[in-house]
Amino acid sequence: MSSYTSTHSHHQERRARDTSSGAFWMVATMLLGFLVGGLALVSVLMWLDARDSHSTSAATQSATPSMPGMPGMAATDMPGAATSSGELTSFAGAAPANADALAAAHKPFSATLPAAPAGVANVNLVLKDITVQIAPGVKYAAWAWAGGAPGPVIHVRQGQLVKITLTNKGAIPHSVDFHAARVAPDKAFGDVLPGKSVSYTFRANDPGVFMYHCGTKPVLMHIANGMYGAIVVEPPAGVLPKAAKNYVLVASEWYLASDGLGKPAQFSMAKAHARMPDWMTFNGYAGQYVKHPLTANPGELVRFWVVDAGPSIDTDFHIVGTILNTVYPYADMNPAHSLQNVQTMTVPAGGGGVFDVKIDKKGLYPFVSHAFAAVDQGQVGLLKVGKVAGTMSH
Ligand SMILES: [Cu+2]
Repeated sequence: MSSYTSTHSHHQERRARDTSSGAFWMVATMLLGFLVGGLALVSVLMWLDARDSHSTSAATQSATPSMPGMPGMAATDMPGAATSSGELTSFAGAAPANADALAAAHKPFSATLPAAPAGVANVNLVLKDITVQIAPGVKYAAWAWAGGAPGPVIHVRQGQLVKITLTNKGAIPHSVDFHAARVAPDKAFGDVLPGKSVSYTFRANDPGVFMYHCGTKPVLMHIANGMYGAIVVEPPAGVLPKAAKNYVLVASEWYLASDGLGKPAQFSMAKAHARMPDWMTFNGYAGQYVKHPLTANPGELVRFWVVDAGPSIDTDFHIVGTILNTVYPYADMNPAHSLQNVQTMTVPAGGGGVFDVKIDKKGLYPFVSHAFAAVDQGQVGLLKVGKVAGTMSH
């Protein structure tokens, strides 16, 4: 069904490298690193804000290093500086000088839950090798979907028949495993050769939000390269309180073999095995909902359908400044199993979680994985409640 074809687009921007005074900027970058490391989220947001408003300051310059290396990491994390003792090189935080403008120009992946189709839900998924942007100016050579990564958000009703058609336009075999399905995986989830299509059906009898992903070996690599997405199976009307807003977030990690500022980065199996991501994202792009916040009105019910695609790290979902009114743990949608008034809830890699929140006071409420390295690496967004003056949005 064409409505499931994502329009998510990625901009190819030329990298703009700062050619001046490496030593000074290295020191400034390290100083900023201590600041960010010490002050965590507030610093991250202030840092983003500072980049908005003080474009010529030293803080801005140091926040947009021309060399890779996460703020706070030692200078030995530069390319070629990995030691023979097996240390891996982090490219976290790498950004071109115009990162702020790129973040503003980025078209965010739509987090809004699309409407569920009537009748049989025909889902056409197209696998494609595609260069995606995973952070401002950071390119990644993905194995993903025609629209990038994550794949299209699918929405069906509990009990609905779902017909999956998978077309492989990639260079190697792939497959698709739907966690929402109870089917024999050796039949339904088998490899599809390049240029071929397969179809299978399942009845979505289990409500929740579920991961789908390529299950071809090595699965770690296929997932890490972008072959995942979310399907929402909504319970019948009346089971859940009606939400005014429904947002879908797919959390994931990215493991880079280079900084991606010039040539697109390739996957690093060593870093994936070490669980040492360079970037962590909601819906495939670091911090995209900081620049382009999700919105709600004061007092209305907002429902987050969250999948953690991993491949390997859990998401500890938290909204700064409020408490999750109702949690459907692990996306068990039985209201009798729900939890009330929870600060943070784990969404396991390969799992889901559904979170209802009502916020009365207008303001900017960051949503994060509160495993806080994830925030520094991009797993942060803003929920803008009401009309808020002086926001960080464009
Ligand atoms: Cu695959």
